[in-house]
Amino acid sequence: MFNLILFGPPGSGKGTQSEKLIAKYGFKHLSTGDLLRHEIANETPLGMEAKNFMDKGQLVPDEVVIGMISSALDNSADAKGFLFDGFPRTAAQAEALDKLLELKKTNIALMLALEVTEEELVKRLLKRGQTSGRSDDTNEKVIRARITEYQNKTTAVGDYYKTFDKVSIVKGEGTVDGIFNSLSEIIDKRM
Ligand code: B4P
Repeated sequence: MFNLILFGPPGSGKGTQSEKLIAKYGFKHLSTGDLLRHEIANETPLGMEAKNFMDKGQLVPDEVVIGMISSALDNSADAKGFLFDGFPRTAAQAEALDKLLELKKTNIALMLALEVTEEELVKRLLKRGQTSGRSDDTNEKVIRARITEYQNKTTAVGDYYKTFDKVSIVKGEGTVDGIFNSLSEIIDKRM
């Protein structure tokens, strides 16, 4: 099993690049953002709880997200590898993920970290907000709150995997295909 994390601030292109990577390598895609939006669309109690946080640009509580990932892993026992997109986002989520993978006698092989400047992130998310219908993309204050959450709670996750020498940093600005080629080269070397 080859498991990787696609890491980066909101709007850095994790969702965009994940689609291309799963098409090329056949990973099972696990996006906590997508899973949460699915719960919201179905108006489940979990979705209603998550929406309160997401609309303010805050992270959803760890136990909610970890429970969701745990079920998703159990439902895909035959996957040849997982691509984690937008997860883990806190140190507690990273530790929980390591434990869940250990139970499956596997681990994280690689973290690909996309780097994008704050102004570019804001520009991209406001642009997506014009068409996506995502309530967290339409208000600049909420977008900046998401970036602050990232700086305060999520950058530590990158530091955690750096201690195991698992992180490769990739410039997330440029064409989508150019960035995809850089990501693919790193994966091919590590696989
Ligand atoms: P997510 O759904 O994970 O998404 P994201 O951070 O908004 O963006 P992503 O990086 O995937 O951007 P994308 O490719 O779409 O999170 C949403 C919310 O869910 C969080 O704020 C949080 O509340 C909650 N949540 C999710 N996971 C959680 C967790 N583990 N713990 C707690 N809470 C959690 O790209 C953005 C835009 O840029 C797109 O419009 C795209 O077209 C454009 N773009 C991409 N690449 C480009 C390029 N190279 N050049 C120009 N534009 C580009």
